[in-house]
Amino acid sequence: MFSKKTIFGHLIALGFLLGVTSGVTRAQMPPGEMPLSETEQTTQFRRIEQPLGVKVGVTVGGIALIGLELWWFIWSKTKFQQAETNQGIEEVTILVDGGYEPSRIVVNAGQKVRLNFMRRDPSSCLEQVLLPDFHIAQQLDLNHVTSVEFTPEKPGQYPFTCGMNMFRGVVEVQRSNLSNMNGSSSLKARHTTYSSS
Ligand SMILES: [Cu+2]
Repeated sequence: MFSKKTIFGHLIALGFLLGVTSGVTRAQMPPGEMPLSETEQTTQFRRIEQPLGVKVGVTVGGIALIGLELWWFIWSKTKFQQAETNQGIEEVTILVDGGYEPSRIVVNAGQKVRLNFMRRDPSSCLEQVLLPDFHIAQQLDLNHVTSVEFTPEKPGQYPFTCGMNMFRGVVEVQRSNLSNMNGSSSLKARHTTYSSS
């Protein structure tokens, strides 16, 4: 119980909501500290009845949002997938539905990468995917697979985002154990769109 309060305290320390702070303070007041005399209790009750209900609501809502946010960050960081090499191309299918899944793609440097974006999310937020490091801005058709190809030459972290930079993923390029540096002259990107149905 006490550790939960401590965790909430830490969350609030993030400075997320000022309103949450006062709400938590009141919500955490132990019942034993409430005045026992009936008259006092009535006055006390009358004074805080309305704000308490509202603040508890706000608090619960705020904490739920913070929890969701933390969960989302942790969850999105642990979802990763090593690309499978298929005829010299490292290929991964990414589901676009309320974000990218997987959102972390591991590939080898110097090999052609093909990302197959399967867009299930109708929101316009996810209609475009950007890979700024490879000069790619690709429109994604709903319920279609849109492939994006590029060849990362150097190890590193290359983000991909939606058009508004709200949803993110990353292509993690590892140093290749194969010395496959043929045709390393450019970061050419080619876009192909085809229907999955
Ligand atoms: Cu967006």
